[in-house]
Amino acid sequence: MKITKKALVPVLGMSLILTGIGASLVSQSASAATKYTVTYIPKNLGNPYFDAIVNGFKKSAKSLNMTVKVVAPAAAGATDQIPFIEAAIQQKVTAIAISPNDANALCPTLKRAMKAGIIVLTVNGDTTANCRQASITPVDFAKLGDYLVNQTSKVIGGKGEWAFLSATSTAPDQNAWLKSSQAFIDGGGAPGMTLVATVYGDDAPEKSATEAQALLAKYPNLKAINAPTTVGIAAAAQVLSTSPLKGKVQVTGLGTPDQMRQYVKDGTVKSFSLWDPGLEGSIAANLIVAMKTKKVTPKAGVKFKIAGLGTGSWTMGKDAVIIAGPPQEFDATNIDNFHF
Ligand code: RAM
Repeated sequence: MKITKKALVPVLGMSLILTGIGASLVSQSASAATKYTVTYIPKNLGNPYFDAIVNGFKKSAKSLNMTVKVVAPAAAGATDQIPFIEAAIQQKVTAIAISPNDANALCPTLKRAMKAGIIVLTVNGDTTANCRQASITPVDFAKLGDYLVNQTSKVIGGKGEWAFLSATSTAPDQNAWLKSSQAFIDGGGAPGMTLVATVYGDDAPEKSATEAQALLAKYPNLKAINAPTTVGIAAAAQVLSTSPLKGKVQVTGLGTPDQMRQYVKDGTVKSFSLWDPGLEGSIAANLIVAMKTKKVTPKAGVKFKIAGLGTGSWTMGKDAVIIAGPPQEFDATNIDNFHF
């Protein structure tokens, strides 16, 4: 699917309300006759990437008689989402959608939710398959590793030392991508390049910047930092933008156009990528209704259609995984066409 500027402009205004649940921010979309109540739990607060998923969720929820409540922990620790899952179980919501911070740590609580009749979906990253009913992922996780290595190769001409700046060390999406990158490298996929380190910025801007600085100090021959996290790539670009190494060390990976625009314009970043995060939220909202009304029972091979959205039709893969859409590359020639 080609991501058009129009498709990605947030259409819904959100009302934000602070609640008493920990340090969480709760946003709700109002609906006259609410039929479906959904709690969406992003990895952590303060990451615009997840706002884009929420926008897609809410845009679709509007016409589905659905309210979407968004709650998240302050940090993306492995078990930090558990209290939010527990609260949703107590509230007897229709569905819990979660972007998990760990593949296994949330399982007992998610299984409790499913036992209570609540639909459980993972969005953007996955748990082990029996802890949820279906998963909506942005890309084919097995292929993204090759993609990340190749995008690094492109910005450094296929030669030299490079490093990964990841998010948390338990993040299922990040770990899947790091693993498939390593498999690609081990298979001879990047002969002229050496991956010298993988460090973790925990999807926290300060820690990500500190880790980027440490890489620059420790590896004087470093040619690129690949941060497959929107927080990490923005932090690394910020560090390089004011460093004498600007232009000598490349930054690439996965970022939002809005956060990266200035670093493309000032010459720090040649190119980076992302997909349409809103599409994941929209698919999740529609899938919840299809499951609740028994039109769809997730399993491999099941076709799922949503008129007017993305490619309009998806076929569930192994373990009921839906792949939302392909990555899109951004550079100086197209960055101004994208706003999210
Ligand atoms: C960060 C998160 C998320 C990842 C995106 C690209 O915001 O780590 O999990 O998918 O970046």
